[in-house]
Amino acid sequence: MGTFYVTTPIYYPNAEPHIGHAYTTIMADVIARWRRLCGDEVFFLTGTDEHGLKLQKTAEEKGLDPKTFVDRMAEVFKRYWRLLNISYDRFIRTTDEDHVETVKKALSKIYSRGLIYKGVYRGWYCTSCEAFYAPGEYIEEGGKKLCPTHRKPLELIEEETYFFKLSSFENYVKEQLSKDIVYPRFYAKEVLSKIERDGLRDISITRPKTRVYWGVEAPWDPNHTIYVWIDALLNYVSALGYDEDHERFNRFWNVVHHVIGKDILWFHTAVWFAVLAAIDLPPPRKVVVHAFITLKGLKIGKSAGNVVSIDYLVNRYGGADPVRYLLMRFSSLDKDVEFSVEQLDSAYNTELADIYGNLVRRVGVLAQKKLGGIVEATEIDRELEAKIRERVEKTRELLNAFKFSEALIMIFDVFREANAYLNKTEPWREEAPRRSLYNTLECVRIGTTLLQPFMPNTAERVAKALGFEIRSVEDLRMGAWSSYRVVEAPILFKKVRSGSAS
Ligand code: ME8
Repeated sequence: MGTFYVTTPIYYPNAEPHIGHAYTTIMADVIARWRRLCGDEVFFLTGTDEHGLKLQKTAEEKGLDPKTFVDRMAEVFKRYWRLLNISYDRFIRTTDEDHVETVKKALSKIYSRGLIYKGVYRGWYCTSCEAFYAPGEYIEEGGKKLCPTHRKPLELIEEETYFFKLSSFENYVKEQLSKDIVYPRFYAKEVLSKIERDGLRDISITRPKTRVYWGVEAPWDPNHTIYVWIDALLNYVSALGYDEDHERFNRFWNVVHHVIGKDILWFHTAVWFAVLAAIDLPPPRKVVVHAFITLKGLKIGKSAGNVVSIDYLVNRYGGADPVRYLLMRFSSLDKDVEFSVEQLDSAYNTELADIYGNLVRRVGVLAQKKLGGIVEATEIDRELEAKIRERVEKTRELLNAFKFSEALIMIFDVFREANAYLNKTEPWREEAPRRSLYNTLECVRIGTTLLQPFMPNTAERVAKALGFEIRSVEDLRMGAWSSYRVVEAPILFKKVRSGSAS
């Protein structure tokens, strides 16, 4: 048994989470549940990034003080993660006391090492990104400088600030980027070529309190607050008890997997690797990067105003599980995916309802009708077993390689095989078709076990209805379950009528 640590980005709670946040969070949840099924001790972290100018401004616009506002919004995020059945172990908030302490401790250490110095920063800022953009990075249009992500005008900021000597970590960061940390690999190459082109410049890591008061106070200068990105990144170490419980810290830090969108790749590599090195910590084990969900080619997001809501999807498909399935079914690490209700409807109807739903219903009805619901172990069909074994092996490899869409296709191949086996053995023609039904139920159990990280409620429901348990990956072989007690033949999915998004 190993340990496993998986994180999502901590999201800005300036608005409620949308499909983009759900996408990353479900992906991390699938990883967490899969590792638990493999027997690992898992720590799964998510949370909210509550400081900084964006939150300060949003709260002010609403006439609330920032703390009251983020308290409300953190609850909204938790409510959505409950709705989507996210099995996090801790929901961290950057306003949590232990996190604030960690930020102060870590920055004091960096400061005492002479890696922070005072200066003046002049640059173009995007509040939506909470980031500066250098010439060559922003877009110039009609005499205006626009954010490359949000296409909103940038603000010129010139002020006294403290810099972190990121430049002194250039060789170190490059070395780490050439290792097997960033996945898929080509994202590391993107960061490397940016460093080759521009060098690694020192970054401004504080803001004058007069402008951004909503942040952690710099331990060496009460007139400054810590830049929100430095504050935020440290959540991943404060959640483990930085500088407190060393044994637990090391056990999990060595296996940390950050799941992120490609928009925050720079911060999670160049900046994060250097900050970690500055406090004597090794880089993360893996940074798993995914591409965007787009609508008409534009990244879905609050700033672009093209949000698809989580409620819409959950209502349309009648619960969290189909939404989890569909988002992962069309997930992609390397290429953006265009959101399409037609595509989701079609996968819901033809895969969930027709293949899986029908299989469960058919085998359930037959087991009850022909065998009174009791199906004991009997001879295994060797040909079927070989096919299933191959698919199980492939699915395990795909899940370990974070290839969720391919894994789901492979799992559904198990169900396709089971349907084909039923058609071939025609149990409805027999008096007591024990062999056919036992073999089919074994396929259903194995496929359902593999599907459990994606569709935990459905998997539990099927297990209860057909009378088996989902225990661990050890059981992913035919013959592992000895006796089924079928109590129900559920109809799992009601088909949706195709129509356009509203
Ligand atoms: O960046 N497609 O928070 P954030 C795919 N607080 N993923 C999407 C998406 C889309 N259209 N829209 C959002 C922040 N995401 C910082 C993070 S971590 C130390 C600090 C997901 O609320 C994706 O994971 O802007 C992206 O990286 C993240 O939400 C950005 O969330």
